[in-house]
Amino acid sequence: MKEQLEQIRQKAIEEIESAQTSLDDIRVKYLGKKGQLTAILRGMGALDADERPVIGAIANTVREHIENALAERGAELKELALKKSLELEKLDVTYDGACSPCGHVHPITRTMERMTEIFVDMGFTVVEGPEVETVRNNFDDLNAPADHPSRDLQDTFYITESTLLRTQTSPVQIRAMRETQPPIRIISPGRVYRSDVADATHSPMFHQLEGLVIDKGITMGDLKGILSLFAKTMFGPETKTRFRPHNFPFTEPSAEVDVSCFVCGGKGCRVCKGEGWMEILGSGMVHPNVLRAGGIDPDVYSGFAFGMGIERVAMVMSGIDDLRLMYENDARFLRQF
Ligand code: 2U9
Repeated sequence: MKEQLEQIRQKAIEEIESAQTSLDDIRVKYLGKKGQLTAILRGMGALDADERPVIGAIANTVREHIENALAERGAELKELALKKSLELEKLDVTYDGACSPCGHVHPITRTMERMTEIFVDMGFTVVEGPEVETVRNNFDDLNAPADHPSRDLQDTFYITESTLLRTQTSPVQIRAMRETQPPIRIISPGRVYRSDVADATHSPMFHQLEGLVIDKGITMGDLKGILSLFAKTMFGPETKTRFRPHNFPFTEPSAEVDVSCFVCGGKGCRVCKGEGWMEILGSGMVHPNVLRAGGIDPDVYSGFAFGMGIERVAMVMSGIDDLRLMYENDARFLRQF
């Protein structure tokens, strides 16, 4: 039995020392309930009484040896595994990250968002509407006379005799007037269409932002206050505004609005073409006929409206002199904004 125990000890130590992964199987094989050493201990009952303590002591020493060897090799294997995973998962924190190219919003969108934000901060609500409109919403209800040049087939994209691609975003505001009673304080940004040949200052599609305020007692003073504040917020606090008389069918009186050049401060430079001023928008007091068309009584309410081309504002702000650049999607151009 002694030899048997010595054999078990040697084999177990050998197996433990050469183990590469888990030691569980070896532990079970020798020390488990049905293990080889356990079997020997069980069989001790058959031994002579004087032999029993001797064999028992040897068996305990063998068990101790095996347990020690298992613990030692276990620690070694754990260390090895850690070393291996550290090796495999080595992280170089100075290595350049994998960076996918990141785009940004188009200058037209950015300008439209900034303009919108300024009016929203002043209490305006954004309204949107269809780009295919009725002739009534686009022309008739905006007081455009039957022979107004903008109605011409050459200037407007007609879908049918009574529908067209809107030439301005005003129809959105006509719809709002019909749906709500004053006070109304809205802006309508969006795409508009005109049958123009593309050149440095014209495009068959462009973007506008129009605004409309209607309430009791609204005057030209409100118009000037709101538009001056817009100009100062958009172009800088030193910006001055200049209102020049004009004529639109939908407003009376009407005014075109210039802002002092934010590059030279009004002295005259390349951006303002030596003028010191830049024309950026049109405005006026809403014509009584337009109020009536929108279901609003002009004897009770008055209002003002304004409109501006978003591309024009983006161009003066960024010193771009050809509108077509905005639509070519040339990354070399767009990357500059
Ligand atoms: C309603 C009544 C009146 C909107 C207005 C302008 C003046 C204007 C131009 C600016 C440059 C168009 O993009 S542009 O070519 N717009 O000058 N627009 S007042 O007037 C309205 C709108 C809605 C119900």
